[in-house]
Amino acid sequence: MQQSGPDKIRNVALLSHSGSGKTSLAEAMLFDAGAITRIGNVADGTTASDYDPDEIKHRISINLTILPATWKNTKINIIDTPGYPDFVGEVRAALRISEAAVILVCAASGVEVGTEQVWGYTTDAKLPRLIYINKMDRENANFAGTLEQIQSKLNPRCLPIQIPIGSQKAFKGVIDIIAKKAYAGAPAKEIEIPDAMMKDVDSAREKLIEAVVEINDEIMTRYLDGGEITTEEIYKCLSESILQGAVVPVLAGSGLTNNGAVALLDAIVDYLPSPVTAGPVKATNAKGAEESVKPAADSPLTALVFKTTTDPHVGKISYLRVYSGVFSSNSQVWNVNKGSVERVGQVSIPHGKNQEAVNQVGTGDMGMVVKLANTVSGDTLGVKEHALKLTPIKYPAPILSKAVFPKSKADLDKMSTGLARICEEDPSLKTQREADIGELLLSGMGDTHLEIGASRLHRKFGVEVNLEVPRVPYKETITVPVEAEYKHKKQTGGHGQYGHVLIRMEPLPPGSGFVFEAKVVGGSVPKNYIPAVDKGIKEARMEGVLAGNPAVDMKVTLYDGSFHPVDSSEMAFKIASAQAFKKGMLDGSPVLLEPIMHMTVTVPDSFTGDIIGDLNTKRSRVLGMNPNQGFNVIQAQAPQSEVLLYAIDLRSMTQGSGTFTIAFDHYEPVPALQTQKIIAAHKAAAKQE
Ligand SMILES: Nc1nc2c(ncn2[C@@H]2O[C@H](COP(=O)(O)OP(=O)(O)OP(=O)(O)O)[C@@H](O)[C@H]2O)c(=O)[nH]1
Ligand SMILES: [Mg+2]
Repeated sequence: MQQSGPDKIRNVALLSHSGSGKTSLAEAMLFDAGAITRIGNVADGTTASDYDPDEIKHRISINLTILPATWKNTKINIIDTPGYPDFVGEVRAALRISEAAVILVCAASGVEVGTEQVWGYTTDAKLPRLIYINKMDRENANFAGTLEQIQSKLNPRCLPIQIPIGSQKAFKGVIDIIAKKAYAGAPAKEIEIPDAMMKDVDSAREKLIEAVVEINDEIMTRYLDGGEITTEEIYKCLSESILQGAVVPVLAGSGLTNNGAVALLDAIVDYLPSPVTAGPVKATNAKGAEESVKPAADSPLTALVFKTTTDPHVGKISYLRVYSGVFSSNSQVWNVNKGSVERVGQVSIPHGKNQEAVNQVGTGDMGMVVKLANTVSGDTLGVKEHALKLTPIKYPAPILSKAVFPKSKADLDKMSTGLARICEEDPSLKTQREADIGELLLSGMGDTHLEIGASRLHRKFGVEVNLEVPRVPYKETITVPVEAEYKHKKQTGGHGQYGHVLIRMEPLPPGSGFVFEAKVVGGSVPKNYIPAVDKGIKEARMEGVLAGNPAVDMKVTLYDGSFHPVDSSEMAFKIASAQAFKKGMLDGSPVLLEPIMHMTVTVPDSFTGDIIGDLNTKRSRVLGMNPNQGFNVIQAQAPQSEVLLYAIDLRSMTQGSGTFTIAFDHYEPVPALQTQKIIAAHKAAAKQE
């Protein structure tokens, strides 16, 4: 493929609700542009974009994929993204490296939850965009109805620049209402505009002109005065309106039957910005000051690594977007985030799962390289002398955690390295050891996300695991101050055992942790045994007395005891201290403590009642509600045990339209009823072991 200057590149993310046809449409565009010679399909797992074994198995996109096509002497990097909400991390990465977006809406399903979400993302990112009403060939396809939903739910200034000829089985092609030309079939051929549609074409054209001239005072005044507006002027106003987000053009077609893809390729080249049009991006220099990075080939290299994958055969692959300068084969670059040199071997241009070896990747383009030593997703590669850090990709915080259990001993050995690697590949996955309960957690955006993570762990790193609902890290504490005494004394032939301690135990405020202090006077417990006392208490504390949980928020003071010059030993003092501690715990009116999470739940107004009702069944406290543009933002606190699977519950209660964030807040005593259940469950489990 010929290398293109940054003014001849379009980096365009395909976004939509899941299953609106992004991958199929990308396939049609690639075919029309001659980048592939056969149109594959999702059902057979033969598309250029969905090549990962998990994508083929589940027939959904999971990863973002770079799919270059050359059209009208311009390189279009089509960036296919997953629509399934669990993989929103990939969407975030795609948005970060694109100058524009094409949002697909299914002509039969209309505006869906995911459509509104991606609309929101592109609004926030201020990306110029086109809307493509796809699946015009499908049963129940309805262009007018879908357009109406787009205008009422997204923005009234989404206006057609094409209208379809026929729909469903009778869908034939599209009419370009500006040029007043009709096209049908695949490959598209110009046909006569059907007479019956002339009126519709004229009225849609008038509406479009009326909206786009607003961007230019002179042209608008002339238009309002009834003056002539040339087709060139319409194009000019439309382009500017799109770049400024004042108008979002709507196109139509069918990716599956490859009808309308050519017009979309045209529109991408004609209306969406190149890296040059989009202008410089922001970066931070070594002093922490902001600088702008111009998309110029003769500037020093600045590139963002936006994705990392591991291939069992070739090793680590880093994908990057060049913002300035060139990324050359067999060079040395500076990893600005790590402050270290990276040796670069052969550089390539990604084409879906394939790659094309090149001498260099130019400004504005996408590249890939294998075996970078220290680089991870989000790092900036540049030059040491003028190190600029690009804004990293904002990944969503995980909302669902599962405990990971190895299937065999061999799996156990490789598990933590494997987990670290899949988290490096997908930064919206996180792993963390829950020390108190000895579980390794994998956290992500939903059940499917975690399952796919586990499948990747197996396929790429040979580690087989089971995912289970994690245990809640309960804790225990006392509620009243107590004193406890224990004398460990045994006379068994020869050497006896003797250790004797008196301890004071006092509750501390929540969050204080555990404190041990030795305050013995007159050597009643000799100094050299105090570490053993400390150890005995700390070991006993990890077990608690109610349900095997660590005791916290208390202070234990060793204040007295006695010893025997021959029979005392570290072991004897350790045993005595542990026993004294257990006695003290039982006497100190112990309670279980449970983690309370803070949640911010955002749901459409219509779901507020159901969500609050459900939160009430989960022993939670609603702290506040803030209406915000048709949504309600609910602040609540809930015990972790009740919301371990909230990501799954919320999605099913709101058909995917609700989102939330969750974070640990504090510990609180468990109510009596739940305490009994937890203790009973603990006893039953202990019996089984
Ligand atoms: N009738 C019809 N079906 C289509 C069209 N485009 C896609 N499909 C079907 O819709 C399903 C989903 O298509 P994909 O191309 O995988 O959709 P996607 O948006 O990439 O899906 P995700 O990546 O999972 O979000 C597949 O069964 C396609 O065959 C279309 O234009 N017309
Ligand atoms: Mg897809």
